[in-house]
Amino acid sequence: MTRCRICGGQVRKFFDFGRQPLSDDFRAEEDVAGAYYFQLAVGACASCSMVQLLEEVPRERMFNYDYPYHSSGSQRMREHFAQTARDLLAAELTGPDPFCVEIGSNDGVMLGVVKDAGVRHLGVEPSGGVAELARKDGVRVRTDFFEESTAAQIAAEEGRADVIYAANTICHIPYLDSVFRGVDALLAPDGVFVFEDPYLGDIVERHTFDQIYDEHFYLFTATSVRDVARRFGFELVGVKRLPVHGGEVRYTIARAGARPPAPEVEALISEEARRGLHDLDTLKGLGAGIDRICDDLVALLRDLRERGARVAGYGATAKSATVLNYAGIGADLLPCVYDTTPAKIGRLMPGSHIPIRSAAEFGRPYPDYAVLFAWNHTEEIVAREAEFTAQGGRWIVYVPSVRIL
Ligand code: JHZ
Ligand code: SAH
Ligand code: ZN
Repeated sequence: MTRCRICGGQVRKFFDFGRQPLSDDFRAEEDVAGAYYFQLAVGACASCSMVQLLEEVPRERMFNYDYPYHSSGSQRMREHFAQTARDLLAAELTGPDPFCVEIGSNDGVMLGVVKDAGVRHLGVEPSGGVAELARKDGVRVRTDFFEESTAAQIAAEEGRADVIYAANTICHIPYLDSVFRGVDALLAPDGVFVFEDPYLGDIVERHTFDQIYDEHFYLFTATSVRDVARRFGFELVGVKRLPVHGGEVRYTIARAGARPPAPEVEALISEEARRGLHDLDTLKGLGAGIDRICDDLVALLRDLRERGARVAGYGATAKSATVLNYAGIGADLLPCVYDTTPAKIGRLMPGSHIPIRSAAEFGRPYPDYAVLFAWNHTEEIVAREAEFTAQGGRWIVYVPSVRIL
């Protein structure tokens, strides 16, 4: 039996992807033998409703100097984080000497804008390579995992934070108890802890099951976030649905009693109850969708191969590891994947060992079909690669179902 990472209750499994590699472990051919595998299975706590993975991957295996994901790799995300920074500056960072801490600041895409506004800031980022990129842009970063001890040190050295912000990071941290105790140590009495992560409600609705992989330890809902916040003396006071990464929610958390909760909080929690979002039957329904999508995708790729069509992948995403490895798609069905990230080009996709080529070579020559693994950046990529479709190329997407665009 697996115990809940939050409350110690029983976690009931609703889907098992089997042995899976680490989603951001892009290796050179000579290094694939040393790859780490773990059991990727997901369940819901019977007591506190938190949806979580059943096995935890040691954090240093995922987040280290070589972590390859660069947040600035998408124009849309650069705009999203610039807007986020402007919103925080206008609403929360208005005092005489405000202080903004970001957990998982990556290459500094958000904090760069805070820095440009002349506001005191600090990123906490364990992955040394991306932290260096941020520093090159003048962003202050501490190369560390955020947890209780780190937070206490920051509070002692720099004082309390008015805003603690995190995007696509809090759901990556199994030791959420330590994070909340850290926020308690670091946050000013009337400060806010704001974080955004993929929303379970969108994953279930749009069958975006490839959001489930090693790094995404928790799949949050307003209900589960409200409950975990309460355990540590905090209150969920705001929720905002965001369109990025296929659907996320931005949660705003304050010390209990410090701010009145917005009406949207109760509305979203009620909606989740109406949808039965934490019920095992609802969650098992997602499993049926996963199997259908994977079967359809494999059938389509086999059909295209038989017809002699040339097919490639686009976007060496972390998400794609789940699709490729669960569906059993290898280089025989999909000979290569194109991507713009320097640290991924020339490496192999984790587990499937499909080679990654530079997106600059996509048109030399264009394939007939391209599977869009970065489906969350569809608009941006389809526009950038307009020449592909102009020459007769077709995009394939697989969420919410397998389709040729
Ligand atoms: P993208 C990562 O997930 C991992 P991934 C992490 N766990 C998470 O939660 C999110 O990020 C935030 C490439 N690309 O954003 C760049 C092009 O080639 O969907 C990236 O490799 N051309 C932290 O990896 C990938 O696609 C383009 O025009 O699933 C996109 O990765 C664009 C826009 C992107 O996140
Ligand atoms: N905020 C960025 C980066 C997301 S990638 C964005 O939304 O695009 C997730 C980041 O969290 C990685 O850079 C990883 O190194 C970092 N991370 C993982 N565990 C962490 C922890 N305990 N404390 C701080 N950062 C962490
Ligand atoms: Zn629990």
